[in-house]
Amino acid sequence: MNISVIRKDFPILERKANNGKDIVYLDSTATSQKPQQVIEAMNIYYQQSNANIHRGVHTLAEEATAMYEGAREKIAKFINAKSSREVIYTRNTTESINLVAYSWARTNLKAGDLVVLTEMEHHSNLVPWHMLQAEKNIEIDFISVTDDGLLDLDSYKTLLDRSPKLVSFTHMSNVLGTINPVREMIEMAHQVGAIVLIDGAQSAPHLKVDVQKLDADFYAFSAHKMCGPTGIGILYGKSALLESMPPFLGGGDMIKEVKLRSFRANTLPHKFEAGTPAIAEAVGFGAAVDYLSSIGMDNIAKHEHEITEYALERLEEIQGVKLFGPSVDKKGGVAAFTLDGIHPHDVAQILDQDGIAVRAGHHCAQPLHEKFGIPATSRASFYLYSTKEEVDLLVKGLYKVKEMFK
Ligand code: 7TS
Repeated sequence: MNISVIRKDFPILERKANNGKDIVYLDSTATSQKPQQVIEAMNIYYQQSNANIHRGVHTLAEEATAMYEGAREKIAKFINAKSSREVIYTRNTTESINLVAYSWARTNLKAGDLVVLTEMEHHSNLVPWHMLQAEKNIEIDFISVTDDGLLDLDSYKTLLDRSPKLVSFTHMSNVLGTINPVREMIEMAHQVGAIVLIDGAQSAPHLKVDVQKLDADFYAFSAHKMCGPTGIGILYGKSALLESMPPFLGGGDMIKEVKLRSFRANTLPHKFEAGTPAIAEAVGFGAAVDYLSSIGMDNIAKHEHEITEYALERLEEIQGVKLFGPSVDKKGGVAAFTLDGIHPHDVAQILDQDGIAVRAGHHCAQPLHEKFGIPATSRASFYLYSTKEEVDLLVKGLYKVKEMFK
């Protein structure tokens, strides 16, 4: 992997911060930057083929439909789904999880049924279940997180003894970086008859995901974290499950037939795609998976591992830095930390003066921060375009922060 060549694909990495310094983008966990190939694919769509899909027989409508459905095929292949019918376009990971909560869980769960989550979940995999609990009086319990940021599998086994109906957890934590033993955990859940939903928001961008090998029942992810545009995500689901579920939103495209007093739902995957979808974004998403595939997910993971290993080593050198999460062999490219006596927001603000973009706050994982007894962390995160030089600039910036607060 030639990083300097890869960086040239990302126009934004060439721009300067307001003070003329280079942008050091260390916030890819929030959203990734977009390569020219993705931007261009969306431009070409708008310039050459823009039309509404599935509705017209004219040239442009046929082209737009082929591009929209072609992207679905690419994404299906990217995650090794058995069929593109199992790949539902949504707005993002959050909407994908809500779709499962609203459609599958609302239909299949009753009062007292147990849903197992973990203490490291993003709010997107907590709040939909809180909402369902308010409506259906389901039970929710949590796999605990150990001090070194791993899921406690003994606590998982204890929860499985209570025969949960659904187990839903993140493949990779957006704060700790922990890569959970998903395959093993899915197998354990299936042994007690539970359905498993995986939040793949942080894994699909960084790891090779094979939904069939994992045997995931549902797998949710967002394009914008994997070089694609905002406004589009995926819910993968096994076809038998998706077939059995009622529609999520009602309207155009998701129907086969409508009478004044009734409707018949469309077949998969359209049953879950109501209204005019994000067509240009689907095209961009297709270009994004082409781009990632051309580089190779294994190469991307290897590069990120190297950068993360280096970053953790260098950050540990700084007195007063406390890192969260497991050792590098168990995590992806995320380094969340606190700096003794200095608020994470101050850290991020001072780094920003040097063009360094890190995120500060609870990163939509408030319960996890509470567990560690802190309100917030600063978080640097890495992707295929991140360099060791950028890590050095971060470290230099942190010494400057310390100096200012001395
Ligand atoms: N799940 C995880 C594990 C995430 O990291 C995120 C976004 C989501 C779900 C929600 O994704 P969305 O595309 O639906 O918004 N995580 C972050 C983050 O860490 N900082 O900003 C967004």
